[in-house]
Amino acid sequence: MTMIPGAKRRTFIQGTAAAGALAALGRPAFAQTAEFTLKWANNIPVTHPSNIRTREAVDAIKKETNGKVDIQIFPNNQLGGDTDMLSQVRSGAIDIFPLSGLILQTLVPLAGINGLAFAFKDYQTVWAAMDGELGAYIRAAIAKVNLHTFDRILDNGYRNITTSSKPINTADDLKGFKIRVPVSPLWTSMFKAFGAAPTGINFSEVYSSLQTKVIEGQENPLAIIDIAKLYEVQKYCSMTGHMWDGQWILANGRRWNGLPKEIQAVITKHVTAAVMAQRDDIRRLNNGLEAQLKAKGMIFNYPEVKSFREALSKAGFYKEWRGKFGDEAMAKLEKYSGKLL
Ligand code: X2X
Repeated sequence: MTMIPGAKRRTFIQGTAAAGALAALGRPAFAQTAEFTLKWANNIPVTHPSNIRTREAVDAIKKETNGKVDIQIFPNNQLGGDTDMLSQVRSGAIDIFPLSGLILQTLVPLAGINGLAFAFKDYQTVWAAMDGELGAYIRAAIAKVNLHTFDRILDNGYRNITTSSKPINTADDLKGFKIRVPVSPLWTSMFKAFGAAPTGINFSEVYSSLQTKVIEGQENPLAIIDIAKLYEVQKYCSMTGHMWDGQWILANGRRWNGLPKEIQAVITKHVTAAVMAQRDDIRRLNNGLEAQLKAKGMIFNYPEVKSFREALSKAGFYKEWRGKFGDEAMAKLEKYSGKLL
């Protein structure tokens, strides 16, 4: 260790100890205080790749802006359920908020379009659509309600049905079934078309609703089923893969537009890198999750898609939503999905 000439030894030691303590907390010590403090809130547990990668992005943004931008993360519904957080990001009480396009549908009807059942046959198609023309079309619709959307959408995943009572093998097994769906017109409509009895409930209340048996089942990607510990209150997992769902990272429009261009560029760069890493994390997790959930006691089954698709077609589900989304939007989707009947 070299002494700084002329430095008072006492001050020097104190300074070093303080820097060491900050480093131990994993926070770089910055001389500058933050000029822009932003609140980032979400509905996801801290251990989910979305939050792990968001934390990395936030640290990298702070570092690159020399401490000027301090983004605080409020995970796991700390600031309210999704419906509430959506109001908050609109009013500016929250600055950044990732949300499923299907829940955003209550405000931007078109944003639910990627959730049309069985639209995307695989991830390659999902990313071609969402990073391509379909995604751009959706983001343009979101911009009209004065929310900024980052170009790349987070992966939530293909959704599967879990229950406490029985495996779901065909659409018939869903007849009258009390299932939670997120608060979204498309989701409710889809499960009604299956013949189920869906209730719109925010994710913040899903675990307790399953535990108290207010509902018998729910549907989510395996990563959520595992990380939110839904296997503790659910027994069966039926791999329906009935839709792909992702979270658009939304920012309050006024707040975003008020940030200097160079700050926007730094934030965008690191948020985009975080999303790409998150997608990769989910892809790797997906390989092992089924085995892990089985080890935790869940029983898996692998239904044929046919009866589910037929139930939807028979109930007029695709026809109804084609009418609601309109021909132009459906053409953007079907460019990737093929014709949905
Ligand atoms: O609410 C859900 O089920 C979740 C966590 O998957 C979403 O964010 C849509």
